[in-house]
Amino acid sequence: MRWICSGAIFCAMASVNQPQAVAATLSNGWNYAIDSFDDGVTGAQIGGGEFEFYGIAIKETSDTAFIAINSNLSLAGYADPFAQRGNINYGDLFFNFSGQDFNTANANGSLFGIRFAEGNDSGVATTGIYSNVTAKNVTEINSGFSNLDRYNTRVQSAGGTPSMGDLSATDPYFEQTGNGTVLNSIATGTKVGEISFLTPAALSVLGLNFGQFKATGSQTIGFSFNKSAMPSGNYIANFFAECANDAIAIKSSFTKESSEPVPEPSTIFGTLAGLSILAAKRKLK
Ligand SMILES: [Ca+2]
Ligand SMILES: [Ca+2]
Ligand SMILES: [Ca+2]
Repeated sequence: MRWICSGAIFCAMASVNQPQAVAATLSNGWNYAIDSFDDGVTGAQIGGGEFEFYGIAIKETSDTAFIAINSNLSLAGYADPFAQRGNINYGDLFFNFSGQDFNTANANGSLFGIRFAEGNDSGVATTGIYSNVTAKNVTEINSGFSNLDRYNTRVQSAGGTPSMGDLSATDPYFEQTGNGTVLNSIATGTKVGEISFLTPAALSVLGLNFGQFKATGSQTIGFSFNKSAMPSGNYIANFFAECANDAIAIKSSFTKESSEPVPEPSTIFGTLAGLSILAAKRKLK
């Protein structure tokens, strides 16, 4: 809420609308989820290879959301003649505001998704923000892992420490076993907004600093979008490589967009007064 508590009514309304506290690593307004630095799988190399993801960070202003990813995987993807479209790219970035695990939210069509990699195997035609999203598996057409348990086992067997950013590697938020159960790409969705890419220099001006966490991936990818495309409140956001050779999830929240009308105290008093007059008139009838 934007206005200051000045009476019992306002304080009560403010507390109702307050988002629940989320454990967060905040710096300069950016919320960071830092991943394991040695859980990227690139062929025989575990840790530090082409598929190492280091972190994701999200910042918001009153009307705009900013996303930044630090990683060794370029936006062009990793060339692989056996992979769909000739490269293994980023999957899509999912947002789940439902409080449910990923598969339940997916079954309910309540996920949001962002396609930011133009060359990936997303089921939607263009980059941008999508609502009513369903997710699909693309690991099996990108030389990837059939499930998370196999990925975790592979990393651990080579001495790496698998992690999912703000979630543990084995968090039940994601299905761990089965065949083709890593849902890392948008299957269907309704486009509700565009994204605008940001250069590393522009991200620095916005206060982004992955280096403070020793996250030193060769690529820093960033984009922004208008918050009106998404709900407010707590969410879990996540993305995988198309082969599930690394992945990160972040827990954060969006506050309500400021362009939404905020009631003025005088209006509330007026409405309350109006309602009580109406109620009084009803009683008289
Ligand atoms: Ca990693
Ligand atoms: Ca691909
Ligand atoms: Ca990871």
